[in-house]
Amino acid sequence: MKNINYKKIISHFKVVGNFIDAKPYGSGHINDTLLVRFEQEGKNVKYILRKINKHVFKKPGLIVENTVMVTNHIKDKLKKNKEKDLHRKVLSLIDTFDGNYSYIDTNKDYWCLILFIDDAYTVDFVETKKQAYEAAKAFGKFQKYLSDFDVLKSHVTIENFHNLSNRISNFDEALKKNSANRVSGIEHEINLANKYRYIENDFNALQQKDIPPRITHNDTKINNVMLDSKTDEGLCVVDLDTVMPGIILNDFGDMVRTFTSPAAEDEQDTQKVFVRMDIYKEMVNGYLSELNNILTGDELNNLALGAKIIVYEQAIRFLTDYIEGDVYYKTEYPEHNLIRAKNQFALLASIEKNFDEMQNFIEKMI
Ligand code: GN1
Ligand code: MG
Repeated sequence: MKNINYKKIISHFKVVGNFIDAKPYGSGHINDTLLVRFEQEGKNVKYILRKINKHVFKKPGLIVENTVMVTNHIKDKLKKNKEKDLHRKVLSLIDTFDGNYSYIDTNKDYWCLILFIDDAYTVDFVETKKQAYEAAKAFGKFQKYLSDFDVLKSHVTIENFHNLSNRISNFDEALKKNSANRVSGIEHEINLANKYRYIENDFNALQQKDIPPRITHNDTKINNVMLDSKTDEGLCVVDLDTVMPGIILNDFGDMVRTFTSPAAEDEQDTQKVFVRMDIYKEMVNGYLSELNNILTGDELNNLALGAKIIVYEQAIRFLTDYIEGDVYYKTEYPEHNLIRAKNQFALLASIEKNFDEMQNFIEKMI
């Protein structure tokens, strides 16, 4: 991210005032995110500047179109509900002087500028029951507002994103190629990947069920929801790059993955990685407080399975990237992806252990 003239990039967007600075922001693994400060009539105003990773998102323009459609749809719902402070409850993209919602630079990189939400915070792991309930409710609301959005209108920004079979074959291929010479020494993790392969059968069996395609978020990590600094209320769902057709189980699954563990996804001490059932229950309550009447019986009955699928998928995605030499996720040290994979396998073991209780609790709540 060095030697980029951010001031010049931002000059294409309709922002008034004086540019102060742009600094890296957040903990995303794919796109570059910056916090930009402007001075407007003696006040500091903040924006989020995002460069979309064009190697991961082959057609960045589709993300921009999806984001505009989805945020407008949500804004209409908020207005109908006579909600206040709309700009804190849905992302607002800033337009450019030539009437677009992104600026494309000379490298064909896409940049978006988003209004920053003040007096709000995010966490990398849930600290309190209230955070679990409120953050889950925010994701539930997001899904509820989009439940009447025409699925066919939204673009697929990454093909096969949550296709477990595809992720497994990528893993098998990476193993065979061993391109970064990292396969020896990770026998234990390879065994784990094989041990849990049965989850693919559960994934395939879903095709026979009433699980309708919806517009889903597909990256419902706990740090993708902004909470109100004063009240901890779930304010706004962010990181809309992977909003596209999907199934609700994946969103629920990624919430379990990132809400229930008391440690971040790259915690090295796997003793610290497990499902906190009290947090899980708060999360389910918050989520279903918005969605109980919207989801089908098959969706509700398979939410817990979504957690197994997504955590297994994430474990093999990290492991695959480790084997391939860290070509996909940003890493801070050579073993980073391996540590993440070990962490996710530990979480998966805990999900297996608690699965009946997880499932029963949802059945009780329906
Ligand atoms: C990536 O970039 P970020 O942190 O929002 C990834 C997700 C993974 C996540 C793991 C487009 O999300 O699918 O679950 O890392 N996004 C993409 O933390 O691959
Ligand atoms: Mg993301």
